[in-house]
Amino acid sequence: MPRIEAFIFDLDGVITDTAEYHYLAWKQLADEEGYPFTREDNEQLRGVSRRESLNRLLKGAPISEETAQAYMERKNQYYQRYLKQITPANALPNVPEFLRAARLAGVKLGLGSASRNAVDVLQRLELMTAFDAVGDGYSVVNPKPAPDLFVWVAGRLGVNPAHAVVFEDAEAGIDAALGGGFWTVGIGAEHNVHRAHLIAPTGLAELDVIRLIQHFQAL
Ligand code: B16
Ligand code: MG
Repeated sequence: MPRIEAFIFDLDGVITDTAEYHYLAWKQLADEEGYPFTREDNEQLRGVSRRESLNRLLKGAPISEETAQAYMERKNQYYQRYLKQITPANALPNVPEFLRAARLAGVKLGLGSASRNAVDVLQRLELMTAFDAVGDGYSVVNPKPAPDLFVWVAGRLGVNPAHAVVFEDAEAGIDAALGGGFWTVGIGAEHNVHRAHLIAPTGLAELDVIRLIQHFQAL
């Protein structure tokens, strides 16, 4: 019977929804440089690193390393302009309440996001102090689907992955968590998270902390 000691949350798609801002920023770059890029294409970028996002946008079109760096820098400038709009109201439904209830239940709280803008986003949501450990796009070398980021966060929390639940909306993130030996809750569209132990299509709004802990502890 696993004892659940920690919850580790992905950011984009679980705590808040920045996918639209990522889309608008990549779209601006793609339009300026003449690459076709649709909202559907953007779905393929969910939860993967900035570098891998650019690779997927380019669909094999060859560019120099210098140009790749310049593209990523420019996309990030466009993205950061959108981030200025974020306020606590941009947290997804029930997020602050769920985090508070988990803390009251004695569960340690971590964040594991591929984003290098995660701290800025958390500060704008006024949720930085809700987490005991924050791992972001600077914390480890190997991005999701490697388990490294979630393992890094679990280490910071002092918790064994077998005693922690990861909440993720992306296939790469669920695979990362499973690879690290974590319990997993898949948030959102089932085709992205079908390998998760439990699926919550509408996110943290449909989950109750105590019932969730009991669910995993009964496995
Ligand atoms: P940045 P998550 C991910 O956040 C996004 O889902 C993904 O679309 C983005 O490419 C990645 O962060 C890197 O973001 O360019 O800000 O470093 O879902 O892992 O919280
Ligand atoms: Mg995500």
